[in-house]
Amino acid sequence: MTGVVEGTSSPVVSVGEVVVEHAPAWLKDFAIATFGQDDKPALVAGTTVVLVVLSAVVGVASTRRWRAGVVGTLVLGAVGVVSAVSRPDAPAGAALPSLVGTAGALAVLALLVGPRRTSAPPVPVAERSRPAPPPTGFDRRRFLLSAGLVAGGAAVAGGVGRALQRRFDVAGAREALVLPSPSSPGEALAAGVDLATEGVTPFTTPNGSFYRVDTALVVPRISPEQWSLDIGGMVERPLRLSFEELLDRELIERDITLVCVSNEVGGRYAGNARWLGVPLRGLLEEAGVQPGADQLVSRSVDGWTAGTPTAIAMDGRDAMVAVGMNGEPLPVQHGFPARLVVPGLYGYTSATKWLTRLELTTFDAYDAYWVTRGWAPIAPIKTMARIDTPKGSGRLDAGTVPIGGVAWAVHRGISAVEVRVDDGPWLPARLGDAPGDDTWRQWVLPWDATSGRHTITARALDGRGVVQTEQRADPAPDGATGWHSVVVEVR
Ligand SMILES: Nc1nc2c(c(=O)[nH]1)N[C@H]1C(S)=C(S)[C@@H](COP(=O)(O)O)O[C@H]1N2
Ligand SMILES: [Mo]
Repeated sequence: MTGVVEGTSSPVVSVGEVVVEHAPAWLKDFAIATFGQDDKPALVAGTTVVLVVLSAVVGVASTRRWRAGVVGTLVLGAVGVVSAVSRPDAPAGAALPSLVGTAGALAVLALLVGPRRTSAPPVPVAERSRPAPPPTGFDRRRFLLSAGLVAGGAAVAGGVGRALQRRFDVAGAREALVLPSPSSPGEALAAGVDLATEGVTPFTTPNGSFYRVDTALVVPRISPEQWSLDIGGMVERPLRLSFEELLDRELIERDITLVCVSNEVGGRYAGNARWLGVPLRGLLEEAGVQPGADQLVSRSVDGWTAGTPTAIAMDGRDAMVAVGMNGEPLPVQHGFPARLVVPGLYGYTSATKWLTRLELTTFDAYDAYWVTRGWAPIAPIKTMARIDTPKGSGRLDAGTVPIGGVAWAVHRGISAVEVRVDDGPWLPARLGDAPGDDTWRQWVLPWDATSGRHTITARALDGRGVVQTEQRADPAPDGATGWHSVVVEVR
């Protein structure tokens, strides 16, 4: 059913997205922490279970009272309709799946337990001692037959829906897209960016294993022909660019590490890619930023927003409207056809995917999506060293073992990583090369492991020599801090 309405508004998804939209921040943090990348399937499954249970309750109620079934079905349908049309990206006809579903449910209800057209014959006085027929006239054979028909019909409708949905798939458009070469290409990576140590995260994260964090239950699918970028708000000359016009500009290519503010100490919500895009500063200069516009709000097609300090967006760092990732068009999950990348700020304040609008405003006038949920309006990425190998609570054989990982202080750079075993001295690790200050760096230290239980701790120093703080802090409101340690058992 969902296949006919572009933008995908399956009732389960739209109810789920309204749940996401209105869920308290702690519940979302819990979902990300507990389910990680799988928080969306978990939410869809949860919403489905709740809807199925509610439907079952309505169904059982209706075998007793036909009218209770009708009212219950209408209420469930209304929840679906309201959820669908209240989404910020609700397409015309968004309510259709819920409306058709509700109509179908009512028809099924009438078929299964509806009031009988022929009323039961009056029972002769003489036969009144016999067991009375079921009060609602429930007929098991009719029930099983209709239920079978409905299940079959639902399966067919589901298949048709999925087939139709392919019409809106942008995979083809993405595959056909040939991105222009950058006028300022990224330099060839030194062989030394990778220290060839097993278990250490590769310098460049392949697109397929790049972490994903967003609020979208169903990934927005926008073809480049439909896409446009508006630049408005506090500007002298509002602009609108088509995708073609965007690609006609001078492109740069840069290695930049992205980090999520939800990343715990030692967590995996960070990735490094080579991004291709149009420098943000030139676009904003062309629009003419008015004095006082201290916040750049970027908006996704699904209504999600991020707020970036205008001064940071324009200070000359390689902030860009990115269209390519590691030599390909952006993967759909990572914002196809265009997203924002600003080195040095956590993603929720800088990395808007499925970008469609840039609006100049002030921090006083507008709070972006996660800011209204209690996260900091301005959030530079904090210095962090992560131990990738050996794994925590791992078992090792005595002998020389490499300790290694990655460290980042995006835009400030990494000048050193130090490692300590138990209460020993801090030892400097060997650092991998980096093309600049906007990426993480690998680090490795060979360790002569002796038998017993050991605690390994790592800390980084940023480009200015500032040591990563030992102070433990949770991700909220502006990023976790503390030194990463792992405990290993050596035989
Ligand atoms: N449209 C949209 N863009 C978004 C988000 C989102 O929820 N919706 N999440 C942001 C957050 S919190 C992060 S950390 C990065 C993650 O980018 P990635 O999924 O490509 O790794 O995207 C940002 N861009
Ligand atoms: Mo994030």
